[in-house]
Amino acid sequence: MKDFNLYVITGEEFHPGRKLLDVMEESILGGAEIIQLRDKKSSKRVILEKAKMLRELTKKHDVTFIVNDHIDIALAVDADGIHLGQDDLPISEARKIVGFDKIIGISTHKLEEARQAQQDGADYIGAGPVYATNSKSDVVDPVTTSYIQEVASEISIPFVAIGGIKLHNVDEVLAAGASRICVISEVVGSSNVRGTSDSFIKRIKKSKEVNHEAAY
Ligand code: TZP
Ligand code: MG
Repeated sequence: MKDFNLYVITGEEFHPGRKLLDVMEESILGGAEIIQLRDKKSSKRVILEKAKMLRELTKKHDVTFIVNDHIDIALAVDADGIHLGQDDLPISEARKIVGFDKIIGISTHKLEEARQAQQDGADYIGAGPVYATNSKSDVVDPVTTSYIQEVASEISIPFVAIGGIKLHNVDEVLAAGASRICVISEVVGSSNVRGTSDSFIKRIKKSKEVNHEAAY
C-alpha cells in the first residue's frame, strides 16, 4: 500500500449540521491520505450510498479509501480496502473474498494480536486506543504509549496509532515510535478541519525529520 502520515475516519456525530462529504474533503485538503468510512448506526443501504460518494471524492483527490466492517460494500464501490476488528472475519477468510489487490487493516490492542495480524498478512494494523476516547462504544482500556513502543520495536508492517489522539498529545505518541496517526474527533469535530489536518501533518513530518526517517 502507498505510505501515509495521516488517516482520518468518519465520525458524523462530531459535525452536526455539516455534510459528510464537505468535512472529509476539508480533511483531505489539509493532508489526510487515507479516509475510512466508519458508520456503526446506519442501514446497509445508507452506508452504501455514503461509500459511493466517498469513493468518488477520494478518487478525485487520489486518496486511499477504506470501508470499516462491510466487505461487501467495499467490493461494491471498489474501495481500496477494508478495516476489520478482532471480532470480524479473520484476515485469512477476508483475503479469500477480497484478494490480494485490496488493503486489509485490522485493529489490535495487544502485542499478541499485532503479531497474529502480521503473520496473517494484514497490510497494516491499528494500535489503540492509546488514550481514552468517546468515539468507540465497545469498552477497551487505553493501551497507552507503551503499546505503541512495543509495536514500533517488534512489528514490521505499517501501524497507525489511534484513540484519543489530539494536537496536544500527538507529539507524545510520535515520540513513542508512531509515524502514522489515525484520528476521528479532533479532525472531523474541528471548526477548522483543514487546518487541524494540516497541523497533524506538520507534527508527523517534523517528528520524522527529528528521527531522520524518510519524510516523503
Ligand atoms: N478504534 C480505536 S480508538 C477509535 C477507534 C475507531 C476511536 C478513535 O477516535 P478519536 O475520536 O480519534 O479518539
Ligand atoms: Mg468491525
